[in-house]
Amino acid sequence: MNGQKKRQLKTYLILAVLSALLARVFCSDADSHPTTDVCSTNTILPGPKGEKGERGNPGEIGKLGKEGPMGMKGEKGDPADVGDQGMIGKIGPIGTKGEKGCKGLSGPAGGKGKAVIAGIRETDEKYYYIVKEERSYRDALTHCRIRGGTLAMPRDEASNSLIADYISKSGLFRVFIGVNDVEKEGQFMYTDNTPLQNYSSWKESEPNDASGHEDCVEMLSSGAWNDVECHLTIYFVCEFMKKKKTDLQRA
Ligand SMILES: [Ca+2]
Ligand SMILES: [Ca+2]
Repeated sequence: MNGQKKRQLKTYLILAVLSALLARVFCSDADSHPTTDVCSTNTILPGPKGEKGERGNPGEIGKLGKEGPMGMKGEKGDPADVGDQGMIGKIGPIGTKGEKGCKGLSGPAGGKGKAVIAGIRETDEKYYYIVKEERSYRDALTHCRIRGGTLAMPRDEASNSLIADYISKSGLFRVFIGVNDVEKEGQFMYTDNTPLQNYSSWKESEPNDASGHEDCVEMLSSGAWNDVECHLTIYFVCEFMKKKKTDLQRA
C-alpha cells in the first residue's frame, strides 16, 4: 500500500511537470499568434497539501562510532596487602677485623706455687718424688701425707738404691726419709709405725744420736742413712702407692 502511494505520487508529479511544459510551449507559440482562452485561463496551480504520511520503518543499525578521547586520571588506589616473607639471602662476606680491646683488670693474686719437684721416679708399685724445699721432718711428712703419700720408706736395697740414685742425679746431698725413733730412743720405725725389719742402710757409726736429739733420718746421695735432729730443714722425698685396679675396673 505504501509503495503504491509513492508510485502514484510520483506519477502525479511527472504528469504535472509535463502539463506545465506543454502549456508553456503552447502559450509561447500563442504569443506570436492571437491569444486563445486556453492559455489565458488554463493556468496550472499546485494541489492542496497531502496528509501526513505514515511513520517509516526503523532504519538499520548504525556503524560503530569513533573511539572517544582519553578519560581523566583516576584516584590513587588502596595499598595492597603485605606479601609473604622472602627467602633468606646469601651469607655476606667476612667483616674486617675489629680493634683490639682494652686491657682487662688485674686478676686476684695467685696462691703459693707448687712445690719444686726434682722430676719423678717410679717402680711397678710406687711413685717417688723429691721436693726441693727445705722443711723440718714434721712439715715434710705433712707435705707428703696431704697429697696422699708419706715420706719414702725404703724397705729393701732396690728401693733404697733408686732413691739414692735419684738424690745424686738431682745434684743433691741429703733428704729426709720416713724413718725415726721419736717414739722410743734407738727403736727406729717407718712413718706407718712399722718397725725396721730385715733391711737398713746405716752409714758407718750411725745412728749415733749425736746431740741426744737425733730422732729423724736422712739419706745421703750414697744411699747411706744418718740420724739427725728432726727440726733440721732439708729437702725430702715422698712416696705414693700406685692405685691398684679394682675387680670392677678389670672387668
Ligand atoms: Ca735418736
Ligand atoms: Ca747421726
